[in-house]
Amino acid sequence: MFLDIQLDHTIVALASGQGGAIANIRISGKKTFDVIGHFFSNNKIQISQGNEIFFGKIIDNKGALIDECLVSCFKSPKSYTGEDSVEIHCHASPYIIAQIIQLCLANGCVHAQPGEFTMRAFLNGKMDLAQAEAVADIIASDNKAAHAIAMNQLRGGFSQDIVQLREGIMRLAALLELELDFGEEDVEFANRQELSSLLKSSINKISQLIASFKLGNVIKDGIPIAIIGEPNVGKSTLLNVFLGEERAIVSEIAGTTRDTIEDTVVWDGYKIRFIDTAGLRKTEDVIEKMGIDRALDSIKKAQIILHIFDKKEGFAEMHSMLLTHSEADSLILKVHNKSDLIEQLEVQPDIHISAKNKTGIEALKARIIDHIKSQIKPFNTLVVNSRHIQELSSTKQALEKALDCLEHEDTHDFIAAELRFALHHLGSLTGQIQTDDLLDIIFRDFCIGK
Ligand SMILES: Nc1nc2c(ncn2[C@@H]2O[C@H](COP(=O)(O)OP(=O)(O)OP(=O)(O)O)[C@@H](O)[C@H]2O)c(=O)[nH]1
Ligand SMILES: [Mg+2]
Repeated sequence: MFLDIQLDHTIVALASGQGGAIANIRISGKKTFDVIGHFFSNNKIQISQGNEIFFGKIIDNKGALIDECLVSCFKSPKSYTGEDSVEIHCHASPYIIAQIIQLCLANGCVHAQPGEFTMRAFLNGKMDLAQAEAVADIIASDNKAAHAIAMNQLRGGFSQDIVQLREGIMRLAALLELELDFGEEDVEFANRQELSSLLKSSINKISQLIASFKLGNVIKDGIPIAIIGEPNVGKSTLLNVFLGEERAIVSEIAGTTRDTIEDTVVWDGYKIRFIDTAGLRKTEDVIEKMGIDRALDSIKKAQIILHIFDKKEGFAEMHSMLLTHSEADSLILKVHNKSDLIEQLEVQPDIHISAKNKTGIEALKARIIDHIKSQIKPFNTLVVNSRHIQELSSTKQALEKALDCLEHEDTHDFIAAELRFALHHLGSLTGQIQTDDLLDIIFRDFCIGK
């Protein structure tokens, strides 16, 4: 439990992952230099002003040489945690790592808890809460777009939005509170028109941040694209072309794919999750029916739906089914496959391809990427954290109530109370307002050493 965290402890943990040639052991806290002085041969580290690297030997209490290594030295407040801190870059042998950590523990360190280095950075004012949360997202990011979102948050992009909102509301809330101090006297320090337009613009801004959540998460986890159509139209062939491998079985027998098949690719920095599905048709086969149910489910979840068809018959019926089952904001592309067999078709598709001959694929890929980019463009900041969405929704609710009170000319104490609520929720986003429980929830999912 984080409630046990004691800042006067000096902590140690392995910060690097499994494998590799070099490991990184981190120490942070008041006794850092005392601890390392017990087993690191280069005493110059003791008089360092920080931001220096020292070469030396790690020698245990019986005089045995454990390793030769580099130690980076950081002096408070100029370190990740804000405390005195060192990073020992030793050889990545599990034996050496265990020995060095044991030496640290024997000489005054305690094991760091998950996320404790970052939590200390937050508690010591090196970053706000939203930035600290972004550290976990940076570590987890596996594609350019997810990395960009986390990096923006780490560099304070999201926090800036919140601080701006908070400052505007705080100024007017202060004036309203002043009116409350004057009690019975009928004074108005806060201009009602200004208050109303500030409330409206803040609600707008927050709505935009909330709206970005779905897209933000989709980008983080992979943008779902469902490949849908009747049996035998070439859906699995197209999946294989997109993935560049024979992932799904392809055959001329209608009903080859029974289950949904998912796999990801990274295109232009975006992680895309393709979902190949069972061909949709009326069937009495129990297994095939289950596959069709899964296909219908993927239509709901997909950001983009590729409606694959190879003939005119049944097209309109299938397309209207897709329109009813899909989310309003998802894109349905009409993709005519097997264009090597039929050139002309009465149905007007968005694109002609031949999955078998790999023609039209680049154009289809370009359409998909253009759509993704156009979806992201309106958002400066994408919110990806569900805690942030909860706080933003509560803020919005309070501001809407405040606006309602204002429009009904309720007394100013009602408005002031709602603004206080809103400020409370905005404050807990960046950590100006915090509770131990909140910190506990945020940091417990971190890895040890971060
Ligand atoms: N001529 C031609 N044949 C194609 C093309 N794309 C796929 N095929 C063939 O069409 C047949 C069906 O392909 P699949 O990819 O298995 O079709 P599917 O839509 O996944 O079929 P189900 O899984 O049964 O729903 C195979 O024989 C493919 O080789 C194409 O562009 N041109
Ligand atoms: Mg198939």
